[in-house]
Amino acid sequence: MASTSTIFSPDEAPELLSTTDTNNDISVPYDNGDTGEEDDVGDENNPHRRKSSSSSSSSSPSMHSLGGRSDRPDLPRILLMGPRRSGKTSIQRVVFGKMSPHETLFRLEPTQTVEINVVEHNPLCRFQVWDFPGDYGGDAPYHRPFDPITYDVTALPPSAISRPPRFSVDNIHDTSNGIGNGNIATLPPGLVSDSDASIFGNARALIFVIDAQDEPYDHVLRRLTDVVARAVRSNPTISVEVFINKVDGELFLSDEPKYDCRRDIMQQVADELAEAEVPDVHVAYYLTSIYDHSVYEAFSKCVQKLVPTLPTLEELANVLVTTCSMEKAFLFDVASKLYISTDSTPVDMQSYELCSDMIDVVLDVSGIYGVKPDIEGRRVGEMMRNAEEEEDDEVAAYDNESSSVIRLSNGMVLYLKEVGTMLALVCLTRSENFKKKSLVNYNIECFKRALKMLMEKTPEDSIDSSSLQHVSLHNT
Ligand SMILES: Nc1nc2c(ncn2[C@@H]2O[C@H](COP(=O)(O)OP(=O)(O)O)[C@@H](O)[C@H]2O)c(=O)[nH]1
Ligand SMILES: [Mg+2]
Repeated sequence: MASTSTIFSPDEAPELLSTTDTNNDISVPYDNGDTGEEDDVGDENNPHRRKSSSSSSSSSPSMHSLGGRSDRPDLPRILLMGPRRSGKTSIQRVVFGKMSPHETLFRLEPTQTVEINVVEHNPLCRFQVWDFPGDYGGDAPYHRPFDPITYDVTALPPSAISRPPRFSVDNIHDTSNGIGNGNIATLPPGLVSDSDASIFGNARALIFVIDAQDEPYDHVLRRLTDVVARAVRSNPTISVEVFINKVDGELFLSDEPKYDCRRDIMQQVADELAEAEVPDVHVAYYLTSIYDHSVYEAFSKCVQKLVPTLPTLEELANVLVTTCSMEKAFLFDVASKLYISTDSTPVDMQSYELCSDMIDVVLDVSGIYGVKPDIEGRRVGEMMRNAEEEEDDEVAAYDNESSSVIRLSNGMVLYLKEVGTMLALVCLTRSENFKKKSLVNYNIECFKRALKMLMEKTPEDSIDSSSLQHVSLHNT
């Protein structure tokens, strides 16, 4: 088959074994043999590395500070809704703002207005998260779709408030359906307000966060049903995700109470949606906690739904995993540690945690030893200490030569390699399948080229595997 690139199986292309792997294997600038890690953070004297560090910086992930409130109509919109103190703001600060989970206990003020957080790390991880105040659509005196008196309209982007609500309190009928204090009014079924249309109409996903430790759930689930109904009526293609958050602490020491909690919530929501005659809607449920990786895993799955090329990415990962006899391969957004895609074998939390933790190790070690000292001899990582600049540190610590191998005591190997701006491929493989590292590197290079082609396509372009014809991936 005519091809410019081929993925070889490490065991089946012995002619490549003698190839010195100078392009892909980066020299290790320090010896960390004691820990069993080889962090290929690059040659400090390598001018290319210096150049790429600064160029990465210039295209640095631009996460606007929370509350930046700048709508970006070009970015898919994810809505974070749910009752007060269910953990919406914590989730987004922990996942995208690098806040430690414990800090959320004392550093977060109640969200007063809609806060927009733009996440634009690379072509595969770009979206905006709208963090709503807990009141939205529920606890307010009138359960109106959008109440400019209750909510600070100046905080909303013009696109969200361009059309005033068509329904006044008069033409919202009070169902007195027992939610809260009994005077909560909802729209007649089937009607969509202009403001609902502007909030939900342009959104790609609705994440409704529930506090699992705040029983009983009846009130919250009725509100969830109502918000979902309005969202789906305004936008039938919106993805609906429910984060059952705070599944940690004494109440959820084992898995069983978590699964019971999820089952009860799913059942009740399904019943209520059926009762409300909501058109067919698929609701995905996730058990999350900001104190472990579950919230990253859940958010990853939501973000994956925004990636139009996901099936092709998965196929590429499948080919790589098969040809290199790997156990698992994740494509990570380095800045958020969300995984954008993986091969089609099931994800187990332990593998995900290992691979995700590896990113931290690489960034930490590379931040200290891998960044070129400035002219005064201080390391860049030591110079910049405020929150925003820490993000720059991260970008400087990760470039196109970033690579690392960690050998685990159980005979497995974790292998991380840069495959795009702030994108890492993290593979889990058996050590016996990692003997021909140069060949694995060659195959990952093919993966990287295919990925680059995919990312260069505009979202409107239809992507199918035939569009990758000239990067023919075949098993020899
Ligand atoms: N135990 C536990 N507490 C959480 C979790 N997520 C958030 N919290 C706490 O819940 C409180 C309210 O969080 P916040 O993000 O302000 O809620 P919001 O009103 O929905 O934005 C804070 O004290 C957080 O520390 C979680 O996963 N587990
Ligand atoms: Mg909040």
